[in-house]
Amino acid sequence: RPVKIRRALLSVSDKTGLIELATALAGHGVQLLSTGGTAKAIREAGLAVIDVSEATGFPEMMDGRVKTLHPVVHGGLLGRAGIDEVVMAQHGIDAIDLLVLNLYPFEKVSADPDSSMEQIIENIDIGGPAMLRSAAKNFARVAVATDPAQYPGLLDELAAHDGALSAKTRFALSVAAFNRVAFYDACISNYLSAINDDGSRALFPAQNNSNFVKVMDLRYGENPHQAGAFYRDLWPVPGTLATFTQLQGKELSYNNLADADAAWECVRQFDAPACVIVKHANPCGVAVAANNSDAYEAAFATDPTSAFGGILAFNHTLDEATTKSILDRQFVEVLIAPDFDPAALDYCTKKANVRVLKIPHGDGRNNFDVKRVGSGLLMQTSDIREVTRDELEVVTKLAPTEAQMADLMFAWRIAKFVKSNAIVYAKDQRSIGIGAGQMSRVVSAKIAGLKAEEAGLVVPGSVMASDAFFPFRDGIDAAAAAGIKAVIQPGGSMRDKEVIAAADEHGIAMVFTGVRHFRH
Ligand code: 93A
Repeated sequence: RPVKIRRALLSVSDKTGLIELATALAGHGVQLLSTGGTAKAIREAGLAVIDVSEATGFPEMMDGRVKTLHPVVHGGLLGRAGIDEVVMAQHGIDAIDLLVLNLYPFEKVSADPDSSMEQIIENIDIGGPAMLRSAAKNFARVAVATDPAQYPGLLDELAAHDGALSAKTRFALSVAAFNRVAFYDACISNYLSAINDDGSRALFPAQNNSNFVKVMDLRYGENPHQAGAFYRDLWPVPGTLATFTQLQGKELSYNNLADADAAWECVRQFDAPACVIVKHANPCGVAVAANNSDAYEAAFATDPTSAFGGILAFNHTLDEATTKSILDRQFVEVLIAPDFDPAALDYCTKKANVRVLKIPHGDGRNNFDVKRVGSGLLMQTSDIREVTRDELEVVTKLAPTEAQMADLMFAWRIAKFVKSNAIVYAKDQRSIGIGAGQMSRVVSAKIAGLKAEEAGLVVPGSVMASDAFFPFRDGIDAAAAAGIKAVIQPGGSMRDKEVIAAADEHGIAMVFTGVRHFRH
């Protein structure tokens, strides 16, 4: 049954849309009841409003910690139609039919690095969620709004139905209110679970309540028979995939997003113009050059076969000429850049299906990675470790030349984004061959050589990066046979001596990073 709204309680932190709403409610003859700051704003707009403290006969106290926690308020929200009228009258409780409330901004304040712990704790709303629960439980009679975005719809319905709200609307609002409270409490619990009693941050919370916000349902998951959806952090980290804007193109798929993440994270490591082409979560071509166009040509040349239908990412604003050479040449699933020249975007419209994503640069990184296993969750901090040149240890008789050193660093940065076992052959800041996702390292090395050969690229003189140590000398032998002249790898194998001896035998320079980059 529709319920005619006669009395409303308004208590909002975010005062957006408040006056328009209060004015319209007053226009429907609704009596307004309100808390301190909200009442003040309504009164200043020239509307009549009753202070909650007047209704309860109790002042707001303890700096607002106690303002609405009173039977007159909760009885007014919880009283059942047709059952509780007598007891309400006995105790002077007037029914409240509509609650308009939004909570203290705990999420915002707790996410702000400048907030003190005291400020964060003060922003734990107590009376607000209590009222939301009372009103939402009593959806049989009461309506509850938790977000200014709901106001226009409410006002339309009130206007269309002579100041009444339908049962359907009240139920939907109740569900939304319980969702809001659950999410809010999860934020508080996550925050408190992730700090130590001295206020310092614990790495992993004692319990994890999801704080992800749904961005969109996807057409399907990794395969058409799987369902899929994309969520982002409540506060997306600047510079990461979740901050993307889609400028054109077909709907993004699950695999598009997974691959776009790999391509973007890889390309954003570089300062000079770079291009990364990803297929099935692995880079199949990477290059750094003087400009986008040269970077693209070199990245494409690594593996033109695999580049077909690839995900392309650039770290510099994409220009028209490069966009034209890409789109005229190959089928592209997703094109990513921090920005696009207007003419480049204009050219993209010729291939209307191509998904074009703008991801602004930022200095943030994912704070942790998760992987679902069984009915559990594996969590780890992200692999943000970057090896610097002075950390490298030359272990062979021969030291790398300057040019080889630059290529070793380049290859190492790519290897981090290639599924293990990862082998990257590179030369002159471009990939020459990439071996990915093999169960044995030596086969990955052979594949890298094979890929180079297929693409007609010359391996002799190239360098090799390996994401983890060589357990045997065979990987070095395979590289030597292909013409590799310098190697970068973590080191740390039981047989390091044998592996170093093999490099010396072949006249290969080798450096150890002391850091491993498994990626599964
Ligand atoms: O400190 S509280 O937890 N104690 C309460 O009794 C209470 N009642 C409402 N916070 C309380 N509220 C919150 O005050 C509401 O959730 C709302 O966010 C805010 C509105 O305060 P004002 O009207 O003074 O701006």
